[in-house]
Amino acid sequence: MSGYERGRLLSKFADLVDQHTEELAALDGADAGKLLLVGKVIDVPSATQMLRYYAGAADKIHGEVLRVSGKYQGYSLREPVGVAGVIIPWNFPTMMFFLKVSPALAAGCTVVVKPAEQTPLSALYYAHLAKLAGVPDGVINVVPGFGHTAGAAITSHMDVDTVAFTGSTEVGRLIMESAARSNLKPVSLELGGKSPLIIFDDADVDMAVNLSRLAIFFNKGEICAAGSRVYVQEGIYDEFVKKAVEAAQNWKVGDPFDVTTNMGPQVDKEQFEKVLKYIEHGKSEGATLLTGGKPAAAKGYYIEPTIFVDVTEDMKIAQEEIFGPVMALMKFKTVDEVIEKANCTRYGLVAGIVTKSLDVANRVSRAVRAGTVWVNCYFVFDPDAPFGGFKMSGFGQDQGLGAMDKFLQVKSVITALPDSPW
Ligand code: TXE
Repeated sequence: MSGYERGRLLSKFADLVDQHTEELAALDGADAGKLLLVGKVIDVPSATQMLRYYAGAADKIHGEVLRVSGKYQGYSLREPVGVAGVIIPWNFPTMMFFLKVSPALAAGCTVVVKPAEQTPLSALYYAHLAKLAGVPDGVINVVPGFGHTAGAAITSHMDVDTVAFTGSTEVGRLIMESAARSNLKPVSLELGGKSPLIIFDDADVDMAVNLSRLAIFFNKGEICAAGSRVYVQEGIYDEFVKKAVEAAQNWKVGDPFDVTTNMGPQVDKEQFEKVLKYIEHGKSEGATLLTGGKPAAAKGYYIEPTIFVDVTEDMKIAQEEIFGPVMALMKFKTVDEVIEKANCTRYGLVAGIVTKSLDVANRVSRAVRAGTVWVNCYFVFDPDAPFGGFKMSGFGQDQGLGAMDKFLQVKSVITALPDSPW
């Protein structure tokens, strides 16, 4: 199919997804405990924006004219890699699906998608809508199942040509091993994070408190880019802590289908227990629990928005991805000190900076080892802004035109000219 035709199909697919926003947001809400309202205004619209962005790119995949020496001419083609395996997690079932599937289809690949075992419903619905849009059979294949069976079948398959994965760092490692042991397929991995949000003395404290609350409590902290380490400069630290505790206590936990709720339940028992275990670690390692720290309801996997202070860099709650509503608040004095601390985990996904100083913002933006830096904002995702990790947060970026490269391979074609000696 030509790039133009692929683009037309992707646009049609996007229109159909738009028309089913309500059901799709409800499916993710039921599966993952995500807020229905957020699904309707953020998850599904971002997904269709992504589809349309790559629909526009599908007929603009260019090669290059090559400067070949001698009596030859050369050009390169960028061809679809073939069958793309897509393995995605449960925290953003809709966005993750389109983050990978849109550039893969635009590039001309077919996809075999394995949604997370906790959240298979919306992916199946997307396959149904793709069929209605006219996407040919066999182009989008959805195979729900567990990681060690369905997921592993994709990563070890000799006819799968690439794997695009988002999930835990541990499974990312397994996927690389499996790819290496089978057909050496290239993989791209978007993995965990332990991202710093750095707030300087000159910040508007109320704005910074709101941003920090969003950064860790949005989607119940189940987000790879969560701002889970909050560094606050000493001049505003006391005021910030007082206001952050109030803000956490005003963050309403409850039914994700109620429009007044700010935070639903953790996705499942395993994640619920994992978060509570980290809270216990925080207490036993000597951090001070200022608010939250326990289940927020007698039934269900609800956890109170939690804030720890007196956290040191060596503690588990400062190093490991909790993937829950747990903020580790730390005080710092100087720019140099905070740069060093911000960089002292094995992860490098994102960083946030809040300051009015352009010099400080520029200096810290360049010094932090993270794939995305948000200055005076947080969670600003855009199809045109490449997103991916440094260090053990992975490699191979999503979003941006470059994301199509994961699904393309370059071929050089060199032709002898008529008066060539051969
Ligand atoms: O992730 P898994 P889990 C982090 C977060 C979370 C932790 C565990 O810290 O608490 O990971 O979550 C599939 N071969 N993130 O256990 O297992 C699996 O079926 C092939 C961060 O749910 O990594 C699912 O589809 N596939 C993250 C996907 O991998 C396998 C989002 C992710 O699940 C597999 C989610 C295997 N051997 C969790 N084993 C982020 N970066 O946003 C599992 N899978």
